[in-house]
Amino acid sequence: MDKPPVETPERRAFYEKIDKQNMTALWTVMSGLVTPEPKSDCRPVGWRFDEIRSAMIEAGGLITAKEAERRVLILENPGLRGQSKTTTSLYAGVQLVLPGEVAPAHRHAQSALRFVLEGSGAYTAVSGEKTVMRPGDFVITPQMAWHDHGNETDAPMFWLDGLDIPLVQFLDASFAEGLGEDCQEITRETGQSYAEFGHNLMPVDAPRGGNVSPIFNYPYEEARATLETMKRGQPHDPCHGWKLRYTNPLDGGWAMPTIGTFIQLLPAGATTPYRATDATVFTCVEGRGKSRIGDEEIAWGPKDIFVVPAWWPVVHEAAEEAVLFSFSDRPVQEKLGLWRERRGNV
Ligand code: 1HN
Repeated sequence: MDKPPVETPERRAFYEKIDKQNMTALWTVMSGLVTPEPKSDCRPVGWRFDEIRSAMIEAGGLITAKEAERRVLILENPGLRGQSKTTTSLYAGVQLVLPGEVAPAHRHAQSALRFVLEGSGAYTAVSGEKTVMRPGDFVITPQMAWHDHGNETDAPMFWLDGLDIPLVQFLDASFAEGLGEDCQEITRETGQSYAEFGHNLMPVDAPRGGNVSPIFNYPYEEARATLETMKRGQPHDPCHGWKLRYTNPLDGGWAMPTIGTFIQLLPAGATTPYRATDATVFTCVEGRGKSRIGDEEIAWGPKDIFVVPAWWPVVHEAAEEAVLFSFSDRPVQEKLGLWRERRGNV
């Protein structure tokens, strides 16, 4: 699995002959297929929110949310341009809904998350229930759930979208349909899911499983308060600071089947180097700093977004206490027995 064997004229002629029969000799490609360590075209990259924001405001003058269906600028990884990918397996974009706009109801096999960046009070409706979105809230749209968004406030709303589009594309399992209406019928009280499942209680006959959390808005206020309590109660992890994962209360597992979601509080200073097989999309919620990813350095502040590719060592250096939200394909890798991490400089 080191390097392909040398090519001789006889071998070359053979390869050309079998090529016409849709065959390839494994030994000519094996070293690129079965690599000793993860090898990816995904690159470390960062986007400043200021730049995204001004491009989105410009987009807002060019097309309505309704005409676009979703007015989103895709954050394309520079190593994966033209593929609508932010990492090899995940997509990220920033969405703008202007005052008075609606993004019409549709549903699809791809799972989506929203992480609110700017604006407060717009809603998303998911499976018959609305939730009001505030900065730092993490919102889930499960696969094949009807969803539409609306902004009845007087300020633009921006959020980060994370979807498993490349994963679903890889598996050729995409289905999608429009409802034919702007807004779906609302059948549940706003906040009902959180009331029923968000407080260490659940309806007595709720199923003890299910691959997605019945909570579809995890408010920032509570995640932030938990981080603060952790900070008082225990020393921080050298690689992560104080880090939480969002869970599904039905089974304690991941909130979403294909995307792992996390929030962490970094103390001022540098973390210990860390690498893992799940390429991760980060956004800063509070504070500022920079991350050294291999030999690259990416500076970040509130609402900026950056990518740490699979198996690249990362050191986060917070200039002041900072909060980062992040997401990756870790649940998929764990289910397949593939996920690995390495702590420290080895
Ligand atoms: C989608 O449904 C949304 O509902 C956002 O806000 C981004 C990207 C591709 C396909 C569907 C949304 C999307 C998307």
